[in-house]
Amino acid sequence: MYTAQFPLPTYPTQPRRRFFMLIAAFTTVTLLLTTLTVFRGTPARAQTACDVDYVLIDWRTGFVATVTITNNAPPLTSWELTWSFNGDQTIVHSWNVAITQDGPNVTARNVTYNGDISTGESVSFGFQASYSGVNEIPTDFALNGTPCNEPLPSPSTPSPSVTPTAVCTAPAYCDSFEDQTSSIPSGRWFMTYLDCQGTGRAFVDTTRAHTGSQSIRVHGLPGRCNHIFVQSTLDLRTLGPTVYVRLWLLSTNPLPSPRTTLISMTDTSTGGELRFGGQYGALLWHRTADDVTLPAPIPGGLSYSMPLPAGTWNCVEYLVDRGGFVRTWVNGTLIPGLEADGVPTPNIDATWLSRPWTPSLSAFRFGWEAEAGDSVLWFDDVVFAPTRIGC
Ligand SMILES: [Ca+2]
Repeated sequence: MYTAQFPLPTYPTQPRRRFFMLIAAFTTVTLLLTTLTVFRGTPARAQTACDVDYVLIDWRTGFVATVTITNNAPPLTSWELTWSFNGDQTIVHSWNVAITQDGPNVTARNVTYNGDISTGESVSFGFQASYSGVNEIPTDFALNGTPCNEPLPSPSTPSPSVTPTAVCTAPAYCDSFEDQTSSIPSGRWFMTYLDCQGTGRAFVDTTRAHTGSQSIRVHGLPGRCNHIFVQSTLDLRTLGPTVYVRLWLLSTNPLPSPRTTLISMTDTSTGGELRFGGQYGALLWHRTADDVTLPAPIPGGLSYSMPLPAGTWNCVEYLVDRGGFVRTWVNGTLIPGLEADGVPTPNIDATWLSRPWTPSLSAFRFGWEAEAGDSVLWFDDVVFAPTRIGC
């Protein structure tokens, strides 16, 4: 890769065309224009998984960036581009993208209409930012966790795809419960009953497992105080501003119609919990501090979610970041009703986004709480990580 600052008369053809398009769009900026900077993957080089073009109009205290992602890998149905700034660059406005920024670290995610990038295809988005000092070009672009503008390893070297070993290096954490030695969860897990304690129970199970020979079995009973949760000793805040969670879950019964909780996380920003479970037979998120759900618990919202398939292992994966962005996959499929992307969508995240929320998740628990209905559930292969894990 390289960065270059070209004098205006010597632009290559394509950047010049881009330049004039940008000039037309930002005529007021033109008067202050000092530098147009083009960043792109090194041409005529080894195959890359993805390339990022980063085209700037910079007026010393601010800039507009047009970012173009080219996907050279298998087709994507959703994407997340991350990078870090060198200084105090602060994004103030963006388009064709959902951006969250935590200090120098930026995460840009697709919006509803540009999540698909076929192999060899490109997607562009833009943003405006302010800064002081030096505006260096980011060098650590990564698309869905894979570095861009870098040659892929030769076939003889290991694949860069995410493996449990790679994911589980600190601060990430993985547990398949194979090292549980007692009949009840112990070590890095403990049972908790929140406000009251009834007859719900959890056990280390040696009869069913997603991988290996052990999992955690939860006996979920009706009645709020019969809830049971198994809590990790890990504080999710150690992962950083973005928390990804992946677990495998098998429920004997479909989720009952009353509100049910399968995952509970303490949200230190509100003093309440962020809960994942179901209502009216569909999966949904519940923020207890203001008692709001994602999607709205009405047919027009729940139709964008899905039931939890019963009697089979399901891969549940989600991310929550400090910008309040929530995204959820079930068995590898992004569920639109379980996504808060910063752009209010009626019946999905409009109410959820109606008040500022900067979640700071600490404790993580899985288990069962339901006002009515019951099930026996198995949980296995839990992963917490700062980047996407996959199933
Ligand atoms: Ca296991």
